[in-house]
Amino acid sequence: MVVRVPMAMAAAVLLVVAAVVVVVEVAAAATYTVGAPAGLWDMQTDYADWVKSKTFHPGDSITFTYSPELHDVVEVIKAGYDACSSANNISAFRSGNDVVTLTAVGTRYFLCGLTGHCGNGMKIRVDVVAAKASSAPASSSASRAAAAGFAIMTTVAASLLLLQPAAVVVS
Ligand SMILES: [Cu+2]
Repeated sequence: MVVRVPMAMAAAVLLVVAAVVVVVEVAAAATYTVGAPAGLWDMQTDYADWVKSKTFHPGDSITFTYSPELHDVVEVIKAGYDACSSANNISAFRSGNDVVTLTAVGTRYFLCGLTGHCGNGMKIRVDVVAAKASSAPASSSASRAAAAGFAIMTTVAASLLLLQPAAVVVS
């Protein structure tokens, strides 16, 4: 008796790989909890240090998590950020779990409006940059992920084909 890899199984494996590729592409829009994992929206976190390890793209979002009795979030322009002033603010949030979508390329400024908190470092500058590098428009992270997924799919298909001649013979 000859045992072969059923075509249905091969098709199922390809479908799973294709689904993984789709998930990777959707995951390109990231959500960041401000200050996490070491901190949150508080008076201890060094936000200049926190943003250093991240690259924000349009479509990403940031979440400010804090106790509303202790802090708030005010979006300001650069002058307000530099002076720690929430006068003439763009918007204000105080739910304790405020999600801000970074819709476009540019710099966003946020601070805590409670007296003295911004002066103690509770302010953050977020630079939002284009997802595609201007020098290499074809190599966005999404297209790289798709290319990697295609490579995996091709490898899986090839190994399934190789399994066919090596079908196990059971007496
Ligand atoms: Cu505060």
